[in-house]
Amino acid sequence: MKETSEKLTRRHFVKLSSGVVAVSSMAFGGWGVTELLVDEGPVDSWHKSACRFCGTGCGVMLGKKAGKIVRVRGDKEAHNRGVICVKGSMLAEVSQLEGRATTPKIRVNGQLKAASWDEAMALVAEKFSESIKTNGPDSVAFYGSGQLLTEESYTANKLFKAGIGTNNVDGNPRLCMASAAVGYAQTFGKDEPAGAYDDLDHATCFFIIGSNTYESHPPLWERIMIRKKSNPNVKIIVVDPRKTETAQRADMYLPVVPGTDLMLLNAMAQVIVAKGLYDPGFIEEHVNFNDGGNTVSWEDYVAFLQDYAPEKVASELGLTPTQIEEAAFLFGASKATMSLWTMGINQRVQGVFLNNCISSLHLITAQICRPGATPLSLTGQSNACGGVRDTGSLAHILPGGRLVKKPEHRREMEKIWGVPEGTIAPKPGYDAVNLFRAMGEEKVKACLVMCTNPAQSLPNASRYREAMEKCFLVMADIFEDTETAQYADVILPAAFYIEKTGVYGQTERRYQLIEKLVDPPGEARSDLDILVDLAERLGHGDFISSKTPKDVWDEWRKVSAHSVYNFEGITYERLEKERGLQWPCPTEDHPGTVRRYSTGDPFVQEGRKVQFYGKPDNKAVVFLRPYIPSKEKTTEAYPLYLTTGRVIDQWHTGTMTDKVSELNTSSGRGRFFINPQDAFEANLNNGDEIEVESRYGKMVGKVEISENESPGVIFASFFDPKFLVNAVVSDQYDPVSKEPDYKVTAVSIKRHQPTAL
Ligand SMILES: Nc1nc2c(c(=O)[nH]1)N[C@H]1C(S)=C(S)[C@@H](COP(=O)(O)OP(=O)(O)OC[C@H]3O[C@@H](n4cnc5c(=O)[nH]c(N)nc54)[C@H](O)[C@@H]3O)O[C@H]1N2
Ligand SMILES: Nc1nc2c(c(=O)[nH]1)N[C@H]1C(S)=C(S)[C@@H](COP(=O)(O)OP(=O)(O)OC[C@H]3O[C@@H](n4cnc5c(=O)[nH]c(N)nc54)[C@H](O)[C@@H]3O)O[C@H]1N2
Ligand code: SF4
Ligand SMILES: [Mo]
Repeated sequence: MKETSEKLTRRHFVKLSSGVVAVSSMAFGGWGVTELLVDEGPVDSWHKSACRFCGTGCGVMLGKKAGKIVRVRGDKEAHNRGVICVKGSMLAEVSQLEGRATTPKIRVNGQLKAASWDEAMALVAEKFSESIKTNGPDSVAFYGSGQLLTEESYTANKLFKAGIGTNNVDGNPRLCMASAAVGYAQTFGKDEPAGAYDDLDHATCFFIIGSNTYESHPPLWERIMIRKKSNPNVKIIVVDPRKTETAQRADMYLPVVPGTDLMLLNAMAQVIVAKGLYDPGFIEEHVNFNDGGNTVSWEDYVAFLQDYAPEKVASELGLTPTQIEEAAFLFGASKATMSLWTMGINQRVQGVFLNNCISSLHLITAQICRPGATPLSLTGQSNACGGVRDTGSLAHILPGGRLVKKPEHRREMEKIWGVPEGTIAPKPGYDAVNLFRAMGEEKVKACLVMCTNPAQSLPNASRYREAMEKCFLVMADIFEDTETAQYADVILPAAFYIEKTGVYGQTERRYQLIEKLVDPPGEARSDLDILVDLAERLGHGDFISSKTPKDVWDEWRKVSAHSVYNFEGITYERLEKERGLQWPCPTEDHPGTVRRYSTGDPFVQEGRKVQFYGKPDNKAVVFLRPYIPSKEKTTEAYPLYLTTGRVIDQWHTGTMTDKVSELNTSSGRGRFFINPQDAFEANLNNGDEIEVESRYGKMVGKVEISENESPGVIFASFFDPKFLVNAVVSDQYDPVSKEPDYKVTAVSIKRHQPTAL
């Protein structure tokens, strides 16, 4: 192994292969290839960490030399068993990128000018205090991120909700996980999944819907491939309007029309019921039925499903009745079915209903709470679960699965935080989209934006860019050349993740420790230090009494013990040694919990195999959820669907990945992917420019013709700031989760005629 690795360095390898090839070779070369990719000579020391990017939460080993991170390899002892993807393999380069923000800046007469921390923070505190005094606490806000450390989100949430007294705490997880969080909470009584990655090794049927696992969670895809290799009878079903890298490798590919797949889920349930593939004993013991208002009977559910019989809905779905029947049979009859989904489901106007319906399929078939049988929503960002969902750092929730609107939950948190009754406002704050709308209406006058780039990532971009101009916007970022920087009144230079300490929590309730390995550049500070400084300047210094990462974590551990999210036993000391721990984990000698709601979970009563203890009667809920067509259905004026998403080599708005030459070379620039038939009809060739128009705006971009797009659907990614696809993306959102629908926008296209000068 050593000899080969010296011949082929990681940089060479990634250069030789495109991002996709690098990962697919890893996928079939097994873990050796990742090892081969890394051995480039000695380092001073190796350190255990986790990748900062996605919710796969890969364990990595970081090699340090002369005060810098110079190497990275997958941690073989971690849950990802040494496998990492092409983005993770570039963490050393990312940690050394040029152009970091190194000093605070204040906008003076339209220009950003360098300032001291004291000047910048004094200005921020003055503007926030002034607004709170004149217009009340709801005139200020925090807009955070699933990439902040848990200690940071927890502190911001506590400061704003129980210090300042506003529930205006939201962030990019609203754009990402809100539908999953609400879906789980409605169905099981509490957020966060029952299952774990371990289930990937046991499933015999994978139902992958609205997830491009191959590109978005590559090591999990590799694990599915390994499972299939070990048992060729394992079946993979993929539901996606685009023939993605994931869909190309499926046993059964269902190319649904964008925005229609709630009908598919109901149709599968109808077949499962009609063919007797359900489990009456499990249903009797563990399931209630509900029509969205009241408990109803099994008979009501069966009657409701009749409208979704395959022959009634297949043509609108773009499928055949036989395909639906086959999918239902594979799902129901398999020994263990695991569903995986991400943004093709969550980012939808019916995102919550879709989440409900996926869980329902598992509940009626008893495909849950057994190894390999589980509905597992894959998380997007490294710390959306641990940092934001668990700590309750969204506008409608409080820590540990509590809800702002429930008086008893507010009282509990007020008691735990030691603040007078009534401190936490009874009204949920603004969710992401409405927060930016409120800026436009000058209801929110000052906002701290931390670790996210809304000017590029929000839908209907021009509307919210205009809104940001009306607000006193403070931005904490590691770079000062982001799109959001154009709208910032103050820029605070932030430390990158390995320049600070804290905990990440990924998809499967696993917490992992990130330790500070290098100093931040210039005067950059950790986001926690920035929040503590703000708290002190706003007069909440005594209340925000935990000021170091470890102190905050210890406080948060103790808070968690007052809920079924209990992880009091997960200390920094344990995390330093172990490869992450999964909660619930109530005591320091508890091993953590792989599968929730079943034997082994400390909250399940002795002798019970399954207990959905999130609900008072210990039963989960199957909801009767009707299909409501999106307002973005195509029309004569807007005859095509635009859908947006990810490519393997880039991370979101590209601030970290687009500066790495290997990654931007393999991704290319932002462009529209279009099916050959649509290209032919519009008389387009590769590289031609088109104007894409929706009800929200228009933009010009190049096209690439691709067999993988379905006729009638064009696709684009959003990493390229010069190709602002969000200028045309709809800002319709799910009425309950308030998560915007980035996946379905009706558009028209025409060849772009550049205007002569
Ligand atoms: N390489 C890379 N990986 C990432 C990220 C990244 O930026 N880059 N970001 C991370 C984050 S934060 C997230 S949220 C995840 C997202 O991970 P994914 O959800 O896997 O990624 P997307 O590409 O946004 O969307 C997934 C798929 O949904 C499909 N889709 C669109 N409309 C519909 C529909 O109506 N029905 C169905 N069934 N499918 C539809 C799209 O065609 C697309 O293939 O990825 C994480 N991992
Ligand atoms: N069209 C379209 N738009 C989408 C989506 C889609 O599918 N389609 N998906 C949505 C989803 S799921 C998501 S999650 C969002 C993501 O949207 P964003 O959160 O806006 O995108 P990122 O590029 O991840 O932004 C992270 C920012 O934090 C900075 N940063 C990195 N590390 C640190 C740190 O430690 N501290 C601080 N203070 N800053 C740091 C980075 O430089 C970057 O500017 O995009 C959403 N937008
Ligand atoms: S899969 Fe996600 S967590 Fe793992 S290395 Fe890639 S980006 Fe990092
Ligand atoms: Mo996301």
